[in-house]
Amino acid sequence: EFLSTGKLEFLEKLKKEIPTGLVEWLPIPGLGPKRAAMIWKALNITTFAELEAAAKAGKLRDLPGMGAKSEAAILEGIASLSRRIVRIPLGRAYPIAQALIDEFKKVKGVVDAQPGGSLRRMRDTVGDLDILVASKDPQAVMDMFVKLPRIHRVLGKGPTKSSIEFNDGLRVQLWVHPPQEFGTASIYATGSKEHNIRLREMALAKDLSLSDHSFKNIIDGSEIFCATEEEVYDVLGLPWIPPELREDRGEIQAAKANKLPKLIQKKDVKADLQMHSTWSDGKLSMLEMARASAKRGMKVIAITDHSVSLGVTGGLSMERHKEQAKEIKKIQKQLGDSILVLHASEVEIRADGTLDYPDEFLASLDLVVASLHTSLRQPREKVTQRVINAIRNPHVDIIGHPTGRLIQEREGADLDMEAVLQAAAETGVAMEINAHPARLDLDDIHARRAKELGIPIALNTDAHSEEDLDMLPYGVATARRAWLAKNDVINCWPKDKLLKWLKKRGK
Ligand code: DGT
Ligand code: CA
Ligand code: ZN
Repeated sequence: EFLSTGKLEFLEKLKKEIPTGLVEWLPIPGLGPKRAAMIWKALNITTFAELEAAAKAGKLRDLPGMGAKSEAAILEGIASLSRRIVRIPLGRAYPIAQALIDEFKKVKGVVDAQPGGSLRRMRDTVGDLDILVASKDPQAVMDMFVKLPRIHRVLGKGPTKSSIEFNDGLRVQLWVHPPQEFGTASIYATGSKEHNIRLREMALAKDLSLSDHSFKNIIDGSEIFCATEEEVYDVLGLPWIPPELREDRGEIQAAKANKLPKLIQKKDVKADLQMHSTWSDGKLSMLEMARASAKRGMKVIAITDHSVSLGVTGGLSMERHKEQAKEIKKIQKQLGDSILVLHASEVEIRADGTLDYPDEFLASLDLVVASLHTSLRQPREKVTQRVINAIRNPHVDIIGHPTGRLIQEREGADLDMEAVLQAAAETGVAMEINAHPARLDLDDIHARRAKELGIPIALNTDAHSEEDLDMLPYGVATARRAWLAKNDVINCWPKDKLLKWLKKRGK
């Protein structure tokens, strides 16, 4: 019905019957559909705010089936929902998890500790931190866990699973298993849920019931214990599947056919083609950025200071660019052949779809990144056309952080990404995965689509400081979630191949 008419009559009918605001009540613990409907009808209230006011005024306790206790539980649920940040950016979650893992490793009996859940799968945001510990003495870890500083409350404490909420609303779930079960436990806790469902289906086809503890034979009750993930996949006749792929997006079929991609690794990345220096809004000089990059294994960098119209960043005039070119020649002599510094620019795609510099000038640079920073809220058609204009400019080599999103802060532009990628496939421009954890833009889904269309991917830190250079792993993880191999990413190409590619694009 939906496909042929674009509507669902029954759904429309329900929408008329039930106020949509009520749906927002459902995440409150202890408030199911029945109770929500009862409160709505009894008090004639439909919004979250009205519910909170009613609970505070003591109007819920006298309703059928309720009491002072359930009223207090609803108030507490509302408070905890508002304390909770919706999802946590990976860049904030990961260092916290790492610090906790280091603490767990010091506890007596602990053999191993690692991230689980979406954290281990390196999603760009995570709902909570899942951490998995292998220990001969689970009690000791659990006891230490629930006594960590800055805990707001303990949500649950059991022999294998406990969870807590910190004062700032961050939630952590800890799973503890004996080392001989760590393989099944790790797969269970890593997820995704959808991936695990597929694995359990495959196990059942072999008369095995897969849990976090073991495979149990459903006929004779015998058990298979797996200390490693490899053993678990092996029982199912599969090669080990990297966590970043475990989203039930075709990885099981690929694994069965032995067609899993050989995923890109951090050590494959030898070039960083977007970074900023004191010539615009960066913190370090070009020489310092080059040395810091070389120290991290880079062989090529592009200094992409902002272009003239991005005034707040001290965008460069063409005159200033001439001086910058001279300076780059000078520092290149100092650096020798340890690292090659390209004279580049992050050129603004202006609101009217033109670029900040004339074509003749763009042609004189070693590399051109074109990006959106302003007028992101233009209508879909207009903002899409802006990006496509930049893609069609033969002097543009890379489209930087294509949507302009800032995770949990601002939505990206409303791009018709399929149209953008189709245009990129025609011109051969590279699309960036910006590695900064606030961006991760392209995201995993779009980057995977780009690969399917044969579009080269650029993987850049967009560093404005030395610390920013260390954000590369987040970009690598996004590339891995997009199924990318090192050949798909221009930053992994040998220097000669990269320079040849730039030359072909008129540089
Ligand atoms: P998140 O926290 O929303 O970013 O997503 P996840 O994937 O970390 O999910 P979470 O925290 O609810 O659960 C952690 C892991 O636990 C998940 O990756 C797989 C496992 N898990 C959770 N619920 C279920 C379930 O209903 N069935 C199965 N098989 N596994 C589950
Ligand atoms: Ca989680
Ligand atoms: Zn930018």
